[in-house]
Amino acid sequence: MPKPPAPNPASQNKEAAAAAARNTDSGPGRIDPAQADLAARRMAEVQQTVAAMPHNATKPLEHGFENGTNPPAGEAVEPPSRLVGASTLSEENDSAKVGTAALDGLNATTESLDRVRVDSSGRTLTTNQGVAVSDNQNSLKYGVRGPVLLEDFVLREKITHFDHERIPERIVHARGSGAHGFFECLRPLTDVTMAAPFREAGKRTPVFVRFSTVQGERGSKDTARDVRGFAVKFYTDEGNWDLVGNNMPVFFIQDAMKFPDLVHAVKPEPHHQMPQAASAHDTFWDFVSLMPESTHMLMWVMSDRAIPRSFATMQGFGVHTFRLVNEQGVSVFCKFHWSPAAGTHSLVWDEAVKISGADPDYHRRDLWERIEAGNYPEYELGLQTFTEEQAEQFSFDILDATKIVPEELVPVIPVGRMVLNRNPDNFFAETEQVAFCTAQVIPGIDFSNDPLLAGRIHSYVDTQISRLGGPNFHEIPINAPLVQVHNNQRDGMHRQAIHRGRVNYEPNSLAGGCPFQAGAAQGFVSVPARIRAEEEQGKVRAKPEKFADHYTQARLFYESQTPVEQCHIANAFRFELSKVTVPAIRERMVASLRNASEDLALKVGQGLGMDPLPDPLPPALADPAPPEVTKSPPLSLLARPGDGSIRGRKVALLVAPGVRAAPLLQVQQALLEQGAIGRLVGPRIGPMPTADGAAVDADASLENEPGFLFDALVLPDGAEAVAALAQDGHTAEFVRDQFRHCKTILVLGAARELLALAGLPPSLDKAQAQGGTGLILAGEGEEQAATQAFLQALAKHRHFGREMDPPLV
Ligand code: HDE
Repeated sequence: MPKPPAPNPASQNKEAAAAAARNTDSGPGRIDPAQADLAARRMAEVQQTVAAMPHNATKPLEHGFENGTNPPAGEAVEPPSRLVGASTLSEENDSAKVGTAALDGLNATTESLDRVRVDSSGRTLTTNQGVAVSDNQNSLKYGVRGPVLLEDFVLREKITHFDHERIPERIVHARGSGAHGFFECLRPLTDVTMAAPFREAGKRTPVFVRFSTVQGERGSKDTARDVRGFAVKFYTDEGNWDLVGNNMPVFFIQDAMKFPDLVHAVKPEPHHQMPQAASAHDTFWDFVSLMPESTHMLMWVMSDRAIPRSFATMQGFGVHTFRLVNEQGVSVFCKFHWSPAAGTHSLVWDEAVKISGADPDYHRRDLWERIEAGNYPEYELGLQTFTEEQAEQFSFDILDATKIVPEELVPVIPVGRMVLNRNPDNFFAETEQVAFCTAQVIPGIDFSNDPLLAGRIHSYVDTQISRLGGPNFHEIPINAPLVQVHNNQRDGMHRQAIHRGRVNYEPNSLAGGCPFQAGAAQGFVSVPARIRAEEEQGKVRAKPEKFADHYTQARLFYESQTPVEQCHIANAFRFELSKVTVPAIRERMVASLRNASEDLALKVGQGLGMDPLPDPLPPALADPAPPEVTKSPPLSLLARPGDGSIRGRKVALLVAPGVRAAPLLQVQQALLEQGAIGRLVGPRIGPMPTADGAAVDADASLENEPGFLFDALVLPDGAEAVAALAQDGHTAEFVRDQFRHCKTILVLGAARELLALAGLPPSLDKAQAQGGTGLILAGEGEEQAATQAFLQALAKHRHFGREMDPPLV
């Protein structure tokens, strides 16, 4: 910053200058710079600073298209001393509370979260005013049996605070779980983007991630059939960037105008507020069957993607087409993909339904436990980048959020990884108060003209204002960026920053022009290019023609699934539509599905007793452009087995008095060594005698941890234990659920008879000999080899070869 020129000496006497400088409502005509008096000196230096900006030098550059794409940095001069920017001459009078003055150019509210962490070890209770509380058990009364006194400020403060503990929940994505971590760049991407996280190999950017369900309320179950939110806040060294995505790459609607309708339709019906966290009801299917652009998304939501096994085993997508912009201002289109290192794994529907009763926190618990155990969830970030010219050749419109760009057309290139390695200290302060906003982008990232995205850019900031109680939600510690924040926004509810000085506007000369506009060199500049900006068309409420192709990519998705996945999709449609009370809605939906896949429509229609099928719905576009690909194998969940590890999996090892503990404990040890958790589940918790003298202590019971909560099962040897387990009706359910959900089961010695008890088909022994069923039987002495086979089978996650519809057991 240039320094202001020294002013001309003036003739005013020192006493007059000192007197004038003590006024706040007028000043002298001329000012003597050589003043010993502090107030007079400040007045002189302010004059000197202001005079250094005789006019607004950058004003002419505010005009014209060229200037608009390359804004200059604002004009700023360095004042002769700190006095010029002070709010008050008394700022040097310090105390334990006020400290002294703000440091030069510092906004202290953006320091790391340490500045707001609280630990109460060794401390006494206090009120919110810091007054020590002598008694936290009793209200203040007049005599022990007398009335409670209104003057009990300790009680009243405590109750008043409690009364206001809740804030409005998110209108969508209310149920969520979060974690801290980092994003690490694989290699510099400076050729395509100047975005800070992608500048150099190995560079780490802190992140906070919140996963969520969409439909349910804050306390709803985790395993609902639903889209999962996958929102990432990057605290970059050029400001916060929020990539607010989902675990599915497409969306139900094409224009933000329809979002409130969609959400009203899917949320519990307004007259009786049912069902909770479920799309299986009339209003949802009424709406989507009238909105055929939702068909592609319906395929995803009816697939197993909508019931993930864990947040650590699902993909994430930015959904919209974004732009990446390099230093030269050249931009390309971009789609963001997160892929879990652990592979994509999902639940099966029967399992998801049962889990929602036994453990509504299933995903939240899984995320928390993985991080506590050091099994940090990890995701690879991949980019699909393509030019405007390429995009124009595609058979679909890249501004349409109901379309993907098939990987065969544009490959996904890995550019970094994200690791979630720290749980929040406090759910409310972090996970609940975090405010994601699609509008939060940094230089190097920009928007496309996707009309859905445009609505989101408005919506997120707007919703935080009521949810978090005003316009200062950016100052809540979890939302504050790590970089400095300086602007002239002031006041509002819950303001944290205490601004020094009297300047809260720009341009100014009283603060030497600060804070000044950054200009194109440092600041965010929007990409001027607008795809197919057919200006001559003027204002219009309409969609581009290709948006009318509602079925081609729905078909692509269905055709790209394995037979098992196709079957699950058909079953999910059957289940959901069977919950619809109005037959005409069911028929309309099946009529729509016929345009995507006759095979699917037939399976669903038959499952709903429709014979014959209704006529196909008339499509909005009679003759859609032929697609580039008709099958895209990466769209199958099974195409991404991940690193093949079993980290984070949970295995039940059943125990009962008289169990042969040694082989069981060896399995438990082998699981632990590979990062999986083996839990001893007994008819009751607590220690129990064993057949071989080894000590076992069940930490879960058949009652409190039912079978469907585990990824695999080990049935123990020991005649007495097997007899005890056979006596408990939970055992058969445990085994049956494990079998029905196609999980790996290791059966040691005498436990074989528990299979028959559970009603498993006797032919299984034979099938097991052929391999591939995930049912491993081990006689005495075979345990070690069987354990290895068990670990390998567990890595496969599930053994769909034994799945039957309807289930045999
Ligand atoms: Fe959201 N969405 N959304 N959304 N969304 C919200 O913001 C909205 C859409 C997504 O963990 C709200 O803070 C509109 C697509 C996630 O805190 C709200 C439209 C995608 C989260 C909102 C969409 C998403 C939200 C509610 C259509 C995938 C949770 C509370 C134009 C790319 C973030 C809040 C978190 C949350 C509006 C469509 C993802 C109301 C208007 C498409 C992951 O602002």
